[in-house]
Amino acid sequence: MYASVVRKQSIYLHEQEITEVSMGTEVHAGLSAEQKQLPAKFFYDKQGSELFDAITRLPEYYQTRTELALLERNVDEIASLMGEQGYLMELGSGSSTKIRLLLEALEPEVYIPMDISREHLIASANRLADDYPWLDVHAACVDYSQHWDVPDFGPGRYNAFFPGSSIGNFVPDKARALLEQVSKLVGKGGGLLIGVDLKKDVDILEAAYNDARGVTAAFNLNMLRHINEQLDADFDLDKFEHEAVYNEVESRIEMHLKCTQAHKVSVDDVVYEFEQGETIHTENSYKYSVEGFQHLAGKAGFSPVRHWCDEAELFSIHYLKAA
Ligand code: AVI
Repeated sequence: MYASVVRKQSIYLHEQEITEVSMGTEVHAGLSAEQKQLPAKFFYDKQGSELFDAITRLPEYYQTRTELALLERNVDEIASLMGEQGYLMELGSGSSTKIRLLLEALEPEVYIPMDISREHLIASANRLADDYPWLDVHAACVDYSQHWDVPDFGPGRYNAFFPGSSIGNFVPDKARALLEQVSKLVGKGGGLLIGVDLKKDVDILEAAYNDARGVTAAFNLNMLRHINEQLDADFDLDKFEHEAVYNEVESRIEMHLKCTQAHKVSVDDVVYEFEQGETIHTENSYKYSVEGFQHLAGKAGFSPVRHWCDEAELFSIHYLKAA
């Protein structure tokens, strides 16, 4: 299933084929649904990953800095719970200072970053391998919204790190299935350190997804450009606008691309009609209470060990053990 390529002495790249066929299939399925939708994972080409990095630095987007401050404040306790050395997987690209804190505190033998965006993954794996020459980096290009695997490194202590509340981008059933996969990967006694955004005042939430500089809008629209580039599609980005609203009933921010005028879009020779005001649902970002998240993780085979929240209770980090 994997072609393994030695990049340099301590970097290996493991690739799971993410084919255009599967992108096409998912795009057609999404655009044929009554409420048109496109999977959030298609945000993340090189440009999308860069735009997301810019989002994490926005004043309105409290999540990244709050999670980082929590990690910095509690890194010693976290390291003592996770245990030094062993194998550390990260769901996400590993370009941030968060993983550096953990790598320095845990000094794992092997670090396994996983990401769907190949270029971003390789660039950040190279940077980390340069900065930590003692570390073996096994970068895995995988779509973790589907079934995936990483190479078997044999017995040892396995921990996974899933920062940034990316778990919130999965509907609860999928989030549970993903956590179940992680619990199988880390094995009995293995751990998961995960960042989870909390329920809070709607104004704070909506501001975080409607930033004044329009970076989130550009990120949302970039999905259409990415699809145009990958498929034979002709989305006109000027005919859509960004929309992000909190859905209280579902406890989630919903991002949509709203069509500003009636028109047609062709994707691989299939024509889709858009009415003015109609939207494409591009992302959900679920918000949890601490107990709500622990309940979900419990259903996936994890038991809570410890969690940390900031004073304003904006964000939480949980350390869980696979039962
Ligand atoms: C990656 N994920 C956790 C982000 C979020 O907040 O749901 C993606 C994002 N979408 C808009 N802004 C950030």
